[in-house]
Amino acid sequence: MSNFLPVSLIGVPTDIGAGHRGASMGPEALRVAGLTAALIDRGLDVIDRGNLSGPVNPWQPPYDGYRHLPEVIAWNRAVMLAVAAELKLQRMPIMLGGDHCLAIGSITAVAQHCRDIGKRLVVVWLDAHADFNTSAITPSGNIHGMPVACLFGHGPDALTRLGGSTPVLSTDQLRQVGIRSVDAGEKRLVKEVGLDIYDMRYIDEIGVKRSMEEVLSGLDKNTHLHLSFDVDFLDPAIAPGVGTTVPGGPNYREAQLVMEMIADTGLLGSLDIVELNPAFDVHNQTAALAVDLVESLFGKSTLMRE
Ligand code: HAR
Ligand code: MN
Ligand code: MN
Ligand code: MN
Repeated sequence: MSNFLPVSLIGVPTDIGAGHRGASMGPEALRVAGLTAALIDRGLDVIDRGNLSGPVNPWQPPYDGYRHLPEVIAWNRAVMLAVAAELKLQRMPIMLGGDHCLAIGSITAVAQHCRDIGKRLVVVWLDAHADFNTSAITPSGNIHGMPVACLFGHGPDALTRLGGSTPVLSTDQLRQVGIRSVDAGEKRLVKEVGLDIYDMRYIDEIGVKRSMEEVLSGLDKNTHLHLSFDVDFLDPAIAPGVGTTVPGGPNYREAQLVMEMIADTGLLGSLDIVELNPAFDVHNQTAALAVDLVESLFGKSTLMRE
């Protein structure tokens, strides 16, 4: 058997925070691609909790700088409660997204859990985007472009204080990897806050291995590592099934190495898989790739080191 905690899959079929419909089909696409069997093959104890429910997508334009704010709040409450329940059972929650707004709820619950048991939370955020917009600077009003800002206390009270206290995260607790699309106002805010960003230029210059060594430095046995994996992190050539593709992302081998190095820490405690959008995918290939990468994240080595 593996050293990992038993895992609980939590489907979060929402596209409420996105600018395209379809990420709500992500959880089922991951199941169809064989996620449960792949994890069982890794020796894990897996329970699929099915899907959370929440408001339907009313598909309205933004209001006051936010699109669908009440619905985003409702979904995130459900996510926070579900994640808290799994952590209490000493299980590893894996969110099957769903758009990236769900990370507000998942990470709020994980942070609360870490405070309760005296662990240090570190979040690794794989994404093409910084997701640090606010209602004042967002070009779209789409809240999937805002979860990191919310977790840092910039956003509407209902989201920044979803779990009561704010901010949920500080700069030493977040490392963003693969970033290559940051809006103008967002860029200013990210610099002001001092986010630890390993953007694609940095990765191109020093390579995945050294970048990930830096990303994963300073962790110890008392660290709970949360991975928020936005599938648009990957290069669109291998991962077309997302609503917001950005060229110039990691290729297959680079992405595998990222996952393998995270696996090697042995500290993974919770995971979001988000932004998979089957409406943009080709024969479910992006879902299959996500499952393949999750296998590496749980210790399946492409170099047969197991
Ligand atoms: N930065 C853009 C916006 O805020 C696009 C955000 C897209 N976000 C995601 N998640 N797909 O990373 O509108
Ligand atoms: Mn994202
Ligand atoms: Mn993204
Ligand atoms: Mn650094």
